Amino acid sequence: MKIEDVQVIVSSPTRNFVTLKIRTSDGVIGLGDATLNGRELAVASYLRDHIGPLLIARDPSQIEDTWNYLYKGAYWRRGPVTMAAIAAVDMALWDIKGKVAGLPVYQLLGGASREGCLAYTHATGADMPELIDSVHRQLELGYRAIRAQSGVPGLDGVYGIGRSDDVDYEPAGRGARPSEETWDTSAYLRHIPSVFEQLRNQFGHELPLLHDAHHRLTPQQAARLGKDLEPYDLFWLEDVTPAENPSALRLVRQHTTIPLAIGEVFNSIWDAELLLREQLIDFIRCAIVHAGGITHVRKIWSMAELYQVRTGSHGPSDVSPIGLAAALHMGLSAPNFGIQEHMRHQPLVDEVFRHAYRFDDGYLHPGDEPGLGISLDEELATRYPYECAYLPVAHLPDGTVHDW
Ligand code: GCO
Ligand code: MG
Repeated sequence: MKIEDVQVIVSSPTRNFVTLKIRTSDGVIGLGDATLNGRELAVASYLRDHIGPLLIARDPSQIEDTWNYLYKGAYWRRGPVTMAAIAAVDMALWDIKGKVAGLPVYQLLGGASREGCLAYTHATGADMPELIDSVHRQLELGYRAIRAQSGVPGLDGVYGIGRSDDVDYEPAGRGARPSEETWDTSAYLRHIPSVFEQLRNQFGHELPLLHDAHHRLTPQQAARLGKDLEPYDLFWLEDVTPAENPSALRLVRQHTTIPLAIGEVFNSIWDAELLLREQLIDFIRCAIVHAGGITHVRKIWSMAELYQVRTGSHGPSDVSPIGLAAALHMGLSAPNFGIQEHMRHQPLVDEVFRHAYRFDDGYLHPGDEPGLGISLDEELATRYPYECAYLPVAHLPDGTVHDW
């Protein structure tokens, strides 16, 4: 069997997705997610112009070899564009392997280690009453773990806070330029502990609560936030400092016992290596789509397992159902699975990407269809062409561009 055709489909059923479709000489189709929020077309071109032609006539069963061919062969390694493109190829090849074997991918990865993957979803509110309502709604939907994000007094809008409904906070809008948000770290640090105090008073101490700081703090500020949140027993505090400086977490770790999670912008095991080896984090959050696919993330997770670090895959709505399915097959089988982020897709997205995975009573299961369990309605997808959309840019009140 050989790879006969490689197609890149860029579509925007409510938001942009880049999808790779590989067809073999036996007519088996493999799908991969290559979506890089706000930089979608760069990955599409990498796949179309540089990777697609190299895949023709290769043996689709040689997943590891193809991964190395694309990674080492290019000379220019790593980076989100390269690694999302390689990830898409990798997912599609695992999908094909599962279909050929007649097995769901989790069976190829060693079989189920649990009955389902515990999921957390987002609750957001501009103020406390809104946030409390939002938590209630998510609990009614069946979630057993909640990431809580809140508006900050004095700031107009904060990234991650829903406008009309709490699944759809981002992108802030489509357009040729990103929107701008004003950020004030002192106001945030003063406010957030009281948010979790009120959530604990309202929902008790057993509900796992998570919070995302979106890389906006210095190590000193992160240490202070961690200490201030300790009484509220968070499941994790996410992305406290900018992700490209792993040693920043040494200082944070020295000062707080709050569990730390990081990794949604990582694209290689080398981004995680020091954090794992020095046990500076408790959860590794790489997205399968942004970190080289199943083949590479499996290595990151195996290294994490050695250091008692559990997984917490990135799963917002900009990860397509294909990327989420890949995370669920890995999550169901990995010994050190921790939790899976689940930000539901809009119904139209679920129509374009029909999926075998299901959410039931707080847990996600990848389903038992052969491969990843996703089929693409290409005709429907092409009715929604790409639209330019960016993540917002954060700046301080004086206009200085800020980390996020
Ligand atoms: C999360 C994330 C997302 C990202 C988004 C960027 O934890 O879900 O931080 O909201 O910001 O995926 O594209
Ligand atoms: Mg995050």
